Amino acid sequence: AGVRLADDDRLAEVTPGNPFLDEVIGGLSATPKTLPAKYFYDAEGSRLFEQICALPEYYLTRTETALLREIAPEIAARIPDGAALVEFGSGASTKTRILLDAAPQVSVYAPIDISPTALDEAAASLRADYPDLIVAPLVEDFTQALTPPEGARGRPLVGFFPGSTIGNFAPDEAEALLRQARALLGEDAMFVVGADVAKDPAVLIPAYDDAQGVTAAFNRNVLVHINRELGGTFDPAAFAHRAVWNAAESRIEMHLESIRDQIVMVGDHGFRFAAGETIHTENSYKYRPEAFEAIARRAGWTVTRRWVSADPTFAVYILAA
Ligand code: AVI
Repeated sequence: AGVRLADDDRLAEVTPGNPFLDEVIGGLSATPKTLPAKYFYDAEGSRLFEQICALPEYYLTRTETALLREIAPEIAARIPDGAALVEFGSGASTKTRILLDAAPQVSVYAPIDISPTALDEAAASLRADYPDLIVAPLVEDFTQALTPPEGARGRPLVGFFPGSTIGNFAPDEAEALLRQARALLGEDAMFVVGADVAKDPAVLIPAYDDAQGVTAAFNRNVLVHINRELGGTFDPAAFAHRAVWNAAESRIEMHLESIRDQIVMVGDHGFRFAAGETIHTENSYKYRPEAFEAIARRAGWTVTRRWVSADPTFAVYILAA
């Protein structure tokens, strides 16, 4: 349980049962220490992530966008009239426009995202640019969503999960998520999923450790977020950003490495760090297409089509329920 200090707004959320506090305390009490990657994304973290997407080293966004532009007519040809496009973790809905432009038969766009601000902004901008489209957003953690947004119900459903966000889940979690998406989208649904592909670490590492230090700032921002919302005393400058390729697990790992011996408080909990000790902050799995398809099949989907871009490789899959 945490503490609540009557005069301190910053600690307003520190209550027993606050999942942010519980998960941070749990992660920092583990050996080795970990923090859940979802807590990167406060307002500043979301801004830094958008900056990452435009970095020269971060090939994922550019490559997937170019691939989607190329294959959009083929995807569109499979989308039924009057369909609802349900996007998981939609953020700014940037890539959605590629599908909407190619598939005017989509009647409803139903984005699911945890951030009300991102959803409001994306919905307003799409309504302005696609006046005939019904935009039916749902504010929810897409990993918890069990039913489609209301405006999408009763229509043929097309799921959209781009950006390799699936790679931020361990294979068993990814399988569970795909199974849950299948249940949410229902029989006859199709699901368009974008996932990064395993490749030379000489390409992968700079994508997660860029020359301008934006990814380092993104990684350290989780500490700033904890300081602000949970009354933490992290000195972000006392942690170095590390990006590591774990070949055995086929994943990029991000860590924060303590540059000295130190003690950090979070609420009324103290955590000791030895110099060189790390906090594991993120996994980004990179799948060979066959490995990804095996997971999708175990989750109950049929893989109907796969496209893999030229180097640096990125894959888009069409799954059928
Ligand atoms: C959101 N997700 C797919 C990104 C990734 O590549 O795993 C998050 C990210 N982490 C560091 N850079 C980008």
